[in-house]
Amino acid sequence: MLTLHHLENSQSIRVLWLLEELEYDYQIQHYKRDSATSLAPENYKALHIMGTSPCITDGALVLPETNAILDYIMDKVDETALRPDCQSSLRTNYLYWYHAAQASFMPLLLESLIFKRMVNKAPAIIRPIIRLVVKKVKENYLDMRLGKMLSQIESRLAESKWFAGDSFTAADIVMGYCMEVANVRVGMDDRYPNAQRFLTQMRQRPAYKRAMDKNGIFEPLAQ
Ligand SMILES: N[C@@H](CCC(=O)N[C@@H](CS)C(=O)NCC(=O)O)C(=O)O
Repeated sequence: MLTLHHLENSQSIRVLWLLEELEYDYQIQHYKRDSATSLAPENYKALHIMGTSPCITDGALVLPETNAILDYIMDKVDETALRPDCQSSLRTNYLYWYHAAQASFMPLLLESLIFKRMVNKAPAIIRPIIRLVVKKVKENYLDMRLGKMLSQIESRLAESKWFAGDSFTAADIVMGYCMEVANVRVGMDDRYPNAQRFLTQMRQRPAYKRAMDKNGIFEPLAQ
């Protein structure tokens, strides 16, 4: 049976959500983050060389990496509603958002968190220098990229209910986690009404609620 090795407050939430959307037969093993480092515990790291979450096992297979796992599971059920096929008018937007979430949006969110921590955790004596360096990186790169991403999201969601179109797809699952993070970490607030509407409607999905119940207290990008 497929086992989801679920690290609390991690990108693993997406896999949990997909499994619930599909009403897939799976089991879940919970892992708590290390209280000192917030990283995955040693028994999670032992699952595969990168030691990152999410990770599933299925028989002898050990598979990390979010989008690889989502595609693996959708292959198992030949799911075309969540993954529009080549003939579908939703296909191009589906492909774009499914991949942009992990390849473009998620790295920007992680960088925001890392830069914030760099300042907060720097020894007091060098903190002003670190703050200055971070300010420059944010001004010249991060804030500009993030701003464009948030505008792009807002424009896209002004055009359709979900990211690929008016039907819910796996692109919404991958983007959904980023949207929760952006909401609390990078100011994707009421200035982005369509993004807020997306968050409301995704949180109302029964499968998302079940996934959240299984996850427990949710602190997006707690790492
Ligand atoms: N690109 C990877 C990123 C995985 C990743 O960085 N996951 C974080 C959790 S959100 C993690 O494993 N953190 C714990 C650690 O690094 O020990 C994926 O999508 O699976």
